[in-house]
This record gives sequence, structure tokens and C-alpha cells, in this order.
Amino acid sequence: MKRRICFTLLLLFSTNMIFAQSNYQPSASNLKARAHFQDMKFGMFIHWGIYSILGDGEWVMHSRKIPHHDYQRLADFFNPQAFNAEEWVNLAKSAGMKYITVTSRHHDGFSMFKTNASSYNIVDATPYKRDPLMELAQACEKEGIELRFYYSFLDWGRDDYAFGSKIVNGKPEKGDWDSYIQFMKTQLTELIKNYPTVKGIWFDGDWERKTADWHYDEIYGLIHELNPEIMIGSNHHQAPKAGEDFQLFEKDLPGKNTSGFSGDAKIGDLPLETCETMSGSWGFNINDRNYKSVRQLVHYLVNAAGNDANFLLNVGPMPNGKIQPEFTDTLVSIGKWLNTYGETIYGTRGNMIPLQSWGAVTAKDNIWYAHVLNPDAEGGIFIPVQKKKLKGAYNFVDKKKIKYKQDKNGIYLYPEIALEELDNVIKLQF
Ligand code: FHN
Repeated sequence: MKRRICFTLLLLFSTNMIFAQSNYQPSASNLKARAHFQDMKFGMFIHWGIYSILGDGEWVMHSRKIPHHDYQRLADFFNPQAFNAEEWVNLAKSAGMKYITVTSRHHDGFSMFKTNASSYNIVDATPYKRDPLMELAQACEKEGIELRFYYSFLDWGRDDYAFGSKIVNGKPEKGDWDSYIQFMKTQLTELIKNYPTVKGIWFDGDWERKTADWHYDEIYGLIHELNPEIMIGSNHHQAPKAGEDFQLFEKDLPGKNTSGFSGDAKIGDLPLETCETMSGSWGFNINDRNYKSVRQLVHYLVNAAGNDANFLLNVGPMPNGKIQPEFTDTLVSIGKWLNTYGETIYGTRGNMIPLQSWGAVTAKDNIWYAHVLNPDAEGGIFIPVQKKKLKGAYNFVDKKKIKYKQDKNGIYLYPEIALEELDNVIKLQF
């Protein structure tokens, strides 16, 4: 008997050891994945779900106060016959994107993949009956694009989540918190085991229950146990938590808070990523014509890289499975820009100097790229770098020498600026 108790204790202890993330030490493969992630720099975010039918964004159930049992009907007529995973992946490629992060389950609780944990999923509940995430995983693997899954902690529909319930002692008063945590663990296990090429899990929505015990230790521990290489990030808008592998920012560069999401987002020392929409919405919104220009998005990409962050740019496909032409045109133009300027973005690191009024700097070892985004900025193009001897400055495109002066305060550059360009890049050799 005594021996059995000891054995049980040992088992419990060792299980906890596996799951404990408070002393999380990323594996060598995870550290390698982090460096590769930072090299990739540019990814496609995809918000797609049954909400796209209503053409009013992914929050439509909540914002239009549609009761969940009515909202669920959308599944009956979700039949995206024009969806073609190869087309999406090729679009990402022609935009110069290196990875895709796609919603596997958003706050409406609908699973866009085949799951045995709930019949409210695209294969079992729609006339479409196909698993787009499996098709996407296959197309990504074929085309050399990395795949990551967005997964919502928040669920507006499940009884065990009991949306709206008061949180007492870390649990909702109503519902069944343990059952909900187990449900998520089952789904995450499916997402990792059934889609073995997945490289990242992008969590969102725990901000809805700030005082709940989310069992991060168990959830993050489970993911790392299933595949230590998988990078975990969560859009909780705070400092990174134990067990996370990258830090996310929404609609803002790290350190900025123009959107109001990042007030508490203390920057940690993990790889960074910022996400932004191509119009004003994440999910397909038929009434949103607030399209960002190629210039705005290239500048965001450059500023993100200058800030040492990846840029995850969102598209919200339509209910037929197509991505609207206003987005595809812009993406292809960004890709053309990257065809020329990719060297100054991919594989670089940022934060050499803070963002300047004229633009940003990206770097690879002893080569820096000064991206002049706002040539009219006051003070000319001054690079506040000391104790680094400049050997030469060149126009990145035509390789012509650029005049400069260096003193104890930094480097003053005197380039000829082509105002029609989205970005004038000066290559600095130290
Ligand atoms: O509520 C979501 C929203 O729908 C979208 O998914 C964004 C993407 O960053 N995150 C949440 C808001 O913080």
C-alpha cells in the first residue's frame, strides 16, 4: 500500500515536472525555430470562419447580439467551394511572406478543422465537409511556407465556458471550467498531432477573463511536450508569461500604444511580432473600404523590422474561400518591392538604433541598411551611432557611393533621394 502511494506521488511529481513551465528552458530545436522565425520577418495572418458569411467581421455574433443557437445555423450554409489552399499559399509567396498563421478556432467557438472534441466544426457541421487546415498544411509543406495556428481561449458559445459568468476563485461561477480546459487540451493535441508540420500556436482571448486560472502551465507544457520546437505566443497584451516563445503586439509596433491594446505590454526578451489588418477588419467585412496602401504597409514592414519585430499582415477571406482583389493586388505589389529589397529585410535584426523621424535601420552583422521612409524629416539623415567606424555608404539599388560625414555623435548621410520610391535604402558598411 505504502509503495503504491509512493508510486502515485512519484507519478504526480513527474507529470508536474513535465508540465511545469515556470522554469521553462526552451529546447535547442525551439531556440533554432526562434532564430528562423526572426529571419522570416513577414507572414500572412488569416481570419476565416463561418462569420465571413455575414460580411461584418469576426465579432459579428457578439456585436449584433446574435444568440449562439441562431448563429450556429451559419454552419449549415458555409460551403466555400472556391477555396483553394494552393492559391492562398501562392499568394503569400508572391507577397514575399514566409509563413501563415490561420484561425483554427476564433471566439465564436467554431472549429475550422476536423476535431473529435466537438461536432461544431467545418467537417461535421457544414455542407463543405472538407478540412481547409489540412489542405493548407499540405500546400504549405509543398511550397515551403511555415504554418502556424491561431487558437482562441475565449468561447462565446460553449456551456462549459459560460461566457459572461462571474469569475470566483479563478473559475467561472457557472459552466464547467475543468471541462473547458480539458476540451482545449484535446483540441490542441489534435492540432499538433494531426498537423505535424505546424510550427506555432498563436493564442488570443484570455484577456476576457483576467482573473481566471487559465492553466497555462498545463496547456503550454502539453504543447511543448508534444513538440518542443513549437513556438507559443499569446495576445494577452502583457509582458511574456513563462512558457511562451514569442511576444505579440496588435496594431502597434512594440513599445507603441496608438491602438490602446498595448498599455501594459512590457517588452520582454523573446522574438517579437506585430499584426495589422489590410483594411480595418480582421474577418471579411463587406463594408470596409478603408484599405491601407502599399506604401503604408511597406513602411509598417520596414518599421517593424527596424524594431526587431516580424510583421503578420492579415487577410479575411470571403465566404466562398477567395481573398478579395483589393488585398491580392496590394500583396503582389509588396512582393514586388521585396523582390528588390528582400536582402534589407529577411534575416536582418533591428533595434540597432531607435526608429528615427526619417525612417529605420535593419542590420546583418557589419552591414546596416538605413531605410529612408520620410526624406523630408527635420534634421536630415543622421544615424546616432558611436564607436563604429563607417567604411562606406552606398545606394542599395544602384550601388553608387553616398557622401557622408562621421563625428563623435554619429553619421550624417547626404544621399540623392528618389521621392517616387517607397523607401530609399542606404547600405552602410562598417
Ligand atoms: O478579438 C480578437 C480579434 O478578433 C482579432 O483576432 C485580433 C487579432 O489580433 N485579436 C483579438 C483582439 O485583441
